[in-house]
Amino acid sequence: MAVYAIGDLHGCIVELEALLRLVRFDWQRDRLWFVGDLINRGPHSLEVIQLVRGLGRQATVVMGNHEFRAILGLCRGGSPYFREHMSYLAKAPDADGILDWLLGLPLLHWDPELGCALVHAGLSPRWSLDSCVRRAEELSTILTDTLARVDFFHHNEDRSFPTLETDGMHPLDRYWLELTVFTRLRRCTAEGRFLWPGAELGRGDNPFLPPSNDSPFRAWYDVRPWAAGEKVIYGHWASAGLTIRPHSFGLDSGCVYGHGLTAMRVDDPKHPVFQVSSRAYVTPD
Ligand SMILES: [Mn+2]
Repeated sequence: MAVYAIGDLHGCIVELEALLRLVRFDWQRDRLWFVGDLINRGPHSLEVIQLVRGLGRQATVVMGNHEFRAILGLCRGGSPYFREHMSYLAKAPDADGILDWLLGLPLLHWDPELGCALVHAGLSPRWSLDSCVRRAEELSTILTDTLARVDFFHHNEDRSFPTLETDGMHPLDRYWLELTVFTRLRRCTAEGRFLWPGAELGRGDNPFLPPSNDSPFRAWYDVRPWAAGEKVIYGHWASAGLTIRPHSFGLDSGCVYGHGLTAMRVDDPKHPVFQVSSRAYVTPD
């Protein structure tokens, strides 16, 4: 039995199937981990959802920012972005089933046997792994409870947010920040405080790339105080490309932009990496 982690798919089912052929995926025995962002931007989001849901317990999926965007659109009737880019979801024959499935996706998966965590964007440098696990579980409790979810969404509708993580936040603000950290973290301050995406726009270097040496900001994985043996697989940072470090494995190689789809073997301590080429379906924003 092998366990493969797969980078951000964004509807690229042709590339996923090619990658599974490349690793000789055993449909009876092997397992797949997905870093999230299965959908949007690319051509076959519904087919990817169908394939991954069909794998049942063979697949472990964490929620990406695009899955959360889909949840917001399906629950709240849809932003202009949702109407323009995600109407395929609202029109899907099993839209209610898809929404339930999306709401059930964890923000973080921790596998004690493999000693490895899976998250879409990253782990805050200020939270221990135990704390991350607890916070992710709290968020899932809110998202899967109808009343708590309505309250949570209502509280955070059309608000502006602080650009930096602060102490003593209102619980509903804190949950929103935690969800954003798990699904959108890239950069933080040198002290590891979360920097709201886009907050540093216009302050020098390109915020989509890993910070330059003279930037006041850092990539989250360069600041996190890693515990011995701690390992995290993540995606979300396509412009950084495949980024393998001793404790962190960034697998978003930008498939939908034509830079290939990546898989990494999780259960092999050497963590071999496999890649297939991809078509450029869209250009980066
Ligand atoms: Mn993402």
